[in-house]
Amino acid sequence: MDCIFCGIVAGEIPSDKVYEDESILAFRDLEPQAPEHVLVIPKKHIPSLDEMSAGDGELVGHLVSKVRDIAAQLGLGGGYRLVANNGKDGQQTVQHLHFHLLGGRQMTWPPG
Ligand code: DGP
Repeated sequence: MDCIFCGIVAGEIPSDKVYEDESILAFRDLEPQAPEHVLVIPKKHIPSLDEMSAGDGELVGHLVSKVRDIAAQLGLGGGYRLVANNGKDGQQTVQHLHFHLLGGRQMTWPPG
């Protein structure tokens, strides 16, 4: 399967990991948009939010529930933002479900 993030999960592509357990992985984004910018992904290849199957809810719930621990580990006590880009209009460029965890600066709204 030609998926960059599956390659990272498999250890074939190097990454700066910040958290890992049996079902999820968090690693620093190659193009950081904030002082802390981490991607949190399921190890299972799910292409996007749109392509989650019913059984994936528990896995994604686990992922989201771990975000506060990862944020705390990164020292983001002042807050953070969690973003999932989906599809073309959402500007999703990697077709493996991922959540951007951004922090370390004041965020603004609306996003671009
Ligand atoms: P998105 O546009 O939401 O699909 O974000 C994909 C992100 O993935 C983007 O911020 C850059 C990051 N990225 C792409 N390739 C790699 C890679 O090989 N390693 C790491 N660490 N990040 C990557």
